Amino acid sequence: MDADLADALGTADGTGDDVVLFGTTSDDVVSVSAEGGAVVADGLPATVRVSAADPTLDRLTVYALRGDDTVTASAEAAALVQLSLFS
Ligand SMILES: [Ca+2]
Repeated sequence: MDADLADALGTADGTGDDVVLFGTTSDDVVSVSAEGGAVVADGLPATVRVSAADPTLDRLTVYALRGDDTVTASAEAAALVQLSLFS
């Protein structure tokens, strides 16, 4: 799944966008990393790629829900988007 936060010109759109992801009620191992300027969340039911995020305005929130969950993010990902991780 792709979430492109750019405007029609392909640049960050200057408004705050929220991307909210949910894990499962079982044990999730979610890793958020940076790939080619996009933020990629692996380990959820679908891999999610967030592109053109504005590091100061846009937020990626991960709720791992119930279970023995591990949610991690790289510093590179944290530099691309505001992260809120709940495991
Ligand atoms: Ca879970």
